[in-house]
Amino acid sequence: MTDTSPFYITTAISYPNGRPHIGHAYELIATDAMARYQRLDGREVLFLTGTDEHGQKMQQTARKEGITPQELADRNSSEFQKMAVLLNASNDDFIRTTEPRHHEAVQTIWNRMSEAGDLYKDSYAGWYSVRDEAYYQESETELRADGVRYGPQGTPVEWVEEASYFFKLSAYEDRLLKHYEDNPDFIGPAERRNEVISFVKSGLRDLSMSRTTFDWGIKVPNDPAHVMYVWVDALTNYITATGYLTDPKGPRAKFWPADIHMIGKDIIRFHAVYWPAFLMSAGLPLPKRVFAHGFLLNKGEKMSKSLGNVVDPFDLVGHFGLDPIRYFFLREVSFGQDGSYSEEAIATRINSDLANGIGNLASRSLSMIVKNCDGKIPECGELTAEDTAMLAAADALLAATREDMNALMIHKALTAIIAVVSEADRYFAGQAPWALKKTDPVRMGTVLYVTAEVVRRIAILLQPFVPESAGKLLDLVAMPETKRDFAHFGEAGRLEAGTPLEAPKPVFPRYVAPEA
Ligand code: ME8
Repeated sequence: MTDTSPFYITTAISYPNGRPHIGHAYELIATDAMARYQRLDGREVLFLTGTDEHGQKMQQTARKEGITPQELADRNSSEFQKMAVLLNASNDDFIRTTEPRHHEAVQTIWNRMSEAGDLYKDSYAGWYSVRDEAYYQESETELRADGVRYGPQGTPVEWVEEASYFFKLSAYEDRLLKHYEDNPDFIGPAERRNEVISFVKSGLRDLSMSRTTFDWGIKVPNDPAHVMYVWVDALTNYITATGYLTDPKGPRAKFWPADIHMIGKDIIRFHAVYWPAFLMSAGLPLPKRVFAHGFLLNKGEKMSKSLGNVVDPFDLVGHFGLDPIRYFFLREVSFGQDGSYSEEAIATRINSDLANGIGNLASRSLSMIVKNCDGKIPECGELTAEDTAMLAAADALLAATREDMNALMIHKALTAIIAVVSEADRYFAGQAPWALKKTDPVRMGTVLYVTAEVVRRIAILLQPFVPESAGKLLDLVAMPETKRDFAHFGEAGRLEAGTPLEAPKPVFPRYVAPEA
């Protein structure tokens, strides 16, 4: 049975204190593949991304650059928006936390937490990492030989003392643990779930929810000396975009709670501890799942905006092309684990799977049809056991990839698809349609038909991952735009004999490294 219920998926919203890097691109590509998959599978999808524009990090960077935080946010948010276009992301909205719609939602959720009796005024004294925008216990920090104290993510912390509102996070320990236990899929992958559970079990302290030593943030209702801690504001973006709080009868309210928050592993605590506690306090439904992908490492080395060894996604896409890059990251990295990339690894992967794999299979089989079958899709004659097995292998891909995607095993879905490409290569070589041309042209037609039909099914399933190239493959087999969703994956979309085909143009050219 196909599921047609609404599906809401989000990326983290990025800090626009610098230009987007490849880690941001990776998260957006993976989330886009998930969103496109569900859309093609019949769900009504809301896919949200955006920028997280308040906080001390933004204010400090702006000061260094001699501009206002708003100017910094405007400049870099537009780079993130350009990156979404560059990556062919199918996001339905792009939220900026400086927008009025967001201020309204954040103040609403604050008031609800306050009405629940979970906010109180006191003063904070402790360690803070501006780079992580995170408070840490002293036991989580270490003083290194350079005389600087570092937090658990390896970023410097500073001592902060100021008047602050607090959230009674300590009161939510048992409820959070019960929620993790009752909803085993709430946090993924398993390593992250274990990490969160042991963090909560080790005891939660009340959370400082506002700052008074700077002003770049959303003001606390009725207490304008305080701006909200940037994470209170940032996490609420997910609900802002649905209108659930501010426009409950609106068209998007049905998307809350979110199906999946896709984030990186460094921000799991905010999403799997603070966020559900805020929502419980405000009496709001919790997201169904928080899934943390790993980090991308540049030839094995950590990279980040703040460290300055960033790879520009615009350069990488300019060099290899968009779909090869999308494919590489989605296939190469076990989703949920860290992944390393290098030019050599990208070249090897895209040549073997795309150029020599599906690209070659499509061009060999379809050009034979154009040359030997009057430029029309041939009749499918009687099927042999090999034909039936080949079609069945392609057919099984829909259920298999659906299961993998639901489990966020994006790389496994692609592995399964490419395995069928290899099987089709073997089938094609084994049936040798070129040899049948003189001896048994009817049988040749059947082999070509079966191969083209397998190409069509593979192309349909490749759309979430390499949308433009998969679209070109579907053009090659003359599939109308209206028959490209998963409802047309099987018999309903089957190739029709007699449909004219054009000579295939190459869809996945081989990558050849430029001369040094
Ligand atoms: O954390 N590889 O913003 P951000 C993979 N504003 N993913 C990476 C990465 C890398 N090398 N570096 C960063 C924030 N990311 C907050 C989020 S959400 C309510 C607020 C991921 O710009 C990172 O894990 O530092 C996060 O999911 C996203 O990029 C934005 O990071």
